[in-house]
Amino acid sequence: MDQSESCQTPFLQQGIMAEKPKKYRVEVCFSPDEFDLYKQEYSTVVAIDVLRATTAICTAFHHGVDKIIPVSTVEEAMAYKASGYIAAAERNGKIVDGFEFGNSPFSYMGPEIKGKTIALTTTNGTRTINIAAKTHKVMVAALINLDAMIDYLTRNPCDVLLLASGWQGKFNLEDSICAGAITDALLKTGSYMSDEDSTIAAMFLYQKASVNYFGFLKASSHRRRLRNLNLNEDIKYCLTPNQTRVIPVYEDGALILLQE
Ligand code: 3SL
Repeated sequence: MDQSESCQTPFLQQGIMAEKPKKYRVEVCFSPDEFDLYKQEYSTVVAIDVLRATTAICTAFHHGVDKIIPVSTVEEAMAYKASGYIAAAERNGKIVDGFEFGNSPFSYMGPEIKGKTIALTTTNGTRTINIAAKTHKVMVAALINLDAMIDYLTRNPCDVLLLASGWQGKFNLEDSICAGAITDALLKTGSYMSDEDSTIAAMFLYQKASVNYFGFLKASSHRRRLRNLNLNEDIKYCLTPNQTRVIPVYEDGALILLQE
């Protein structure tokens, strides 16, 4: 037996190649307007709108809401209100006239929402959820449920697209940072790989921002928009990671609490 043969593994001697375990894809899409370019390759989409829609949604589930129906237009939300639902509508950071609820997470902490179904429309977040839900399993993440989302995707690996809501089709920092945080953790598990430059960029942003999200995002456009509306407390809350373990998931037209 020559030297090269003696170095072969028993599998190779028998002609059997050891199979590499499958790696799942995790990628970041910066805007729902780019979703069509990415969507074919994934089984699952995680919709992200840190300021403030997905934070408000997670908060509502943490405080006992039963379902949230994400609707894309104010008219649809109004129709739900007319038929007796709690309805909430936000446009450009403000509560739409005729609604008691907008998009502040602090509105979704009281006993009046416990066990209820809420119809919700927001400028970007609910649009993102509805675009993805036409074709994919959709879950909802924000910084406030960051570790819960990471743990779920670690225990249940799948090809997952992290879909940032952005602002009116454009890139935004806070959703990209949250997507970068999820990617960074999933790649460290060894079960995931990524390939897209958007994903690498999101991870770089996360690595810079994670020391101090609030400070890093000082100049971000939506933080400025909300600060001008005196919503600084909302911003602080939305940028404080890991306040809940809830994961909302879209099923039959509504978000419900994921039960494992
Ligand atoms: O864009 C959205 O869906 C909202 O989260 C925007 S806001 O934070 O309520 O202004």
